[in-house]
Amino acid sequence: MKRRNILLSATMIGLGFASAAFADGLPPLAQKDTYRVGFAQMESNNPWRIAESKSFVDTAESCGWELIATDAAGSAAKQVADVESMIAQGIDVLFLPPREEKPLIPAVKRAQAAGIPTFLVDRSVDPNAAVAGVDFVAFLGSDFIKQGQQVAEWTIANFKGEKGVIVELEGTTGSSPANDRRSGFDDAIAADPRFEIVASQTGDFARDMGRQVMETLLQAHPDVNIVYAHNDEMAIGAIQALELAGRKPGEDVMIVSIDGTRDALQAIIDGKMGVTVESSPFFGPLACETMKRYAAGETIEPWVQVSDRIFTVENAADHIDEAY
Ligand code: GYE
Repeated sequence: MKRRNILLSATMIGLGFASAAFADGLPPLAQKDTYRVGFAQMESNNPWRIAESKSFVDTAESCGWELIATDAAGSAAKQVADVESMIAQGIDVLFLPPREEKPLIPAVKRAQAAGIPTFLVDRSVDPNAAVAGVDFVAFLGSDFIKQGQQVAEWTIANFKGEKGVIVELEGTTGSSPANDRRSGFDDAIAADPRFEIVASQTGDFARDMGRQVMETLLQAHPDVNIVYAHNDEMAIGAIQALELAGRKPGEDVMIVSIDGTRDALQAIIDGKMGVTVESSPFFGPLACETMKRYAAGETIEPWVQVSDRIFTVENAADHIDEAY
């Protein structure tokens, strides 16, 4: 009798959750042993992207995924086309890191219209145009505003000079991490009158472009003594540009950044870089777990938040072996 009641209420909870998903307009996901899973990567031009793609490949077998992975080679238009082709191939679930906040919205809506539960990973879309828990199941990723704030707080606490002249290297224009890492940092650094951001320009999250942009900005602002890069690849590019110009990163220019790549941790150990706030690319296991919870009928929180660590000279050597 007792056992029957437990079974009954478990069934009712299951039904309740399932109908909540339907009520929200989110497509349901059956519980199965194997799933056709789409992962539409945006580009593979840096270690972060490569580590993320590998994390999905490494998770596939243990999570029962038949993985269809694409690479949009840095083009939002191709990423949209890749998602469309996955829909045509009958995927059960879509994991999508939207390269930019706006161009991928039609793809997100088409996937949902085709009955495919969609999870945004590592980047999100414009919340005014597509809403987590309504237009797609959830966003899995970091708090980019907080990452920017943490870099600013570290800079405020560790900059010893009288006047901080900052050059900011922004990520991909129109991407959620570039937008939020900028506002998080800019608002927090404004609290201390010692600092001024004299230039802020995109380096597209890429090492080479970071180097080129830094070379140009260095001509216009030779008095720069802090570089805030929205990711480690651009920070490394900036270090190269500064060294080429005879500057001493880590001594006369403070370099602060986000991600936690192997090269960045090495630059911290070498004394060239001050801090990198972690932004983990290892989304495979979290994607698996969240998808399984959804298939089991759970209502997924709209933002499945990843918590990030801070790497400095205090702990970089302890983490370099696990870095990518
Ligand atoms: O910081 C960067 C990558 O979207 C969180 O994109 C991600 C960012 C990451 O290209 O290195």
